[in-house]
Amino acid sequence: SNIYKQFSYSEKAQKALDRKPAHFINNEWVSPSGDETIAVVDPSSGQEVSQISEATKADVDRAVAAARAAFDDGRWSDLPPIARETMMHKLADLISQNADELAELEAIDNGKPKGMAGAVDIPASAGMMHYMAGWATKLGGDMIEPMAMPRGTVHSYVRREPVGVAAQIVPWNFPLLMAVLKVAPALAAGCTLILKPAEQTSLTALRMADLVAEAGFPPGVINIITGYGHTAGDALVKHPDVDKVAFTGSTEVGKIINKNATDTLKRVTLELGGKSPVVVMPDVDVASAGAGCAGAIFFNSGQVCVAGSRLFAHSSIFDKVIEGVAGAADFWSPRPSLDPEAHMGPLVSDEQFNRVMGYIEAGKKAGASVAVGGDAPSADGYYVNPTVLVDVKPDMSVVQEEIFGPVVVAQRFDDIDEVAKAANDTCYGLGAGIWTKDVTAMHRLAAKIKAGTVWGNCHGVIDPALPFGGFKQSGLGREQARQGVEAYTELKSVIIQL
Ligand code: TXE
Repeated sequence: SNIYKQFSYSEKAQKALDRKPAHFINNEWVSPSGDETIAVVDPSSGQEVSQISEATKADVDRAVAAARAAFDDGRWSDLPPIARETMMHKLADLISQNADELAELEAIDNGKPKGMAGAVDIPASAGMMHYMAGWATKLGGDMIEPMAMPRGTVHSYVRREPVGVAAQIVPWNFPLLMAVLKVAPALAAGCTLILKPAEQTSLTALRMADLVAEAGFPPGVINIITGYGHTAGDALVKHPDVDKVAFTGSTEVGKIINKNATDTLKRVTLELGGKSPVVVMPDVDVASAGAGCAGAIFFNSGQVCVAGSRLFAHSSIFDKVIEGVAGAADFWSPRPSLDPEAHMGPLVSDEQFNRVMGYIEAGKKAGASVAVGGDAPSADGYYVNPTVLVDVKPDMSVVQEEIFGPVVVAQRFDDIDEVAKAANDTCYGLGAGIWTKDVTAMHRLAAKIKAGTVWGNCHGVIDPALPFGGFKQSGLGREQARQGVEAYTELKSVIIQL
């Protein structure tokens, strides 16, 4: 039987697909200023299933004006913090109540298995919103005694205020989760915002817009527009009425955004690409480490900023670890996103399919050997088989560049200093995994590897309470945790002569 068969959509999902292209501004669905649309493609079949609007500069201006007015009149930031917190919890609850539909939409739009979206993306989105809701009532300033004034002659303190209007540009790999990761801290801080989901995957953000209205947010606090990056995204980044830009996406675009935001000196946070190392020390239980390394790269088809895409296994166990990863490849073999048996789906788009296959070919040409996979099943969707490349050299493009697909390059090492150096030999520094029972090796490596997050005997565990972001060219600033909310604030010192 053909495992790449087409699965039918639920009525609810079909209703979301049949929605007329529109932007969500001031809590209303507004008609786009132009007629241009962007096709929504189901990556499991390669078929167009819906259309979204391609926002123009006029649409961007309209959304920014709504967010600006909503911020300036204080309809959100002046509410009692508990009112903001409560509304955010309500939105989180609505996300949970609509989890099944949201998971299906994510599967149709992004290609990730519905089961994965239901187990990871949607609950993590609700969890992020709940976590950040709590900060609305807990952010505060400081009372500080000045150093140069006699005590009791001045009253000075530091206020923490919302930065204003935030433009939030997110990618397609975890569409709803990335949207909530941006929206939630902005709301907690008292900001208003314009969210632009990725042009490939806007369905769940649009569905969330319905829930925003249902939760009762004041109009203009959360505005959602769909469109391309180089047009709508660019207009947001350059807009004089936007105070802050938060972006997750490629390092290449992150650099462009950082430059473009400079003219108006916007506050910028960037969460960019990675080439995260996974180090396997000789003492591990090879079976579970092998399965862990496979999960680190094949989860979400490797379309994860912290994907463990460079595997370093100790020489004494290298072959066994590769065997373990190869053994897990069956579990991860790609299937349609609505297949209940699927653990890994297709890639998000034709473009990403070609990019990933191009890297595999480049690797082979440069002399890498394929230990597992290295090809794509013949099917209409954008499926790539789990792939392990060995015999790689440090300067190969498959070792240096972010592939963003189910492709891991495996290398040997003999001692800790050598592997720490190799692990740091890229322009990125987002995540790193270490597998060992040796606590000394664990902590030594955790200190030596330049990465925003280090995992021991696990990979990719993300928790809203812990700061997340990149060293080097993996980003700027931190999201999540207290620091993630504070990134949406300004400090103001107040000095009053008594
Ligand atoms: O990303 P882009 P793409 C990496 C990954 C992938 C590669 C290309 O390696 O293979 O990027 O993916 C918006 N001004 N990551 O091209 O272009 C765009 O509309 C303002 C890693 O899809 O960075 C979308 O909303 N905005 C990453 C968002 O940026 C612009 C996740 C991301 O798209 C813009 C995604 C511009 N000039 C891709 N150009 C991660 N860190 O997780 C584009 N955009």
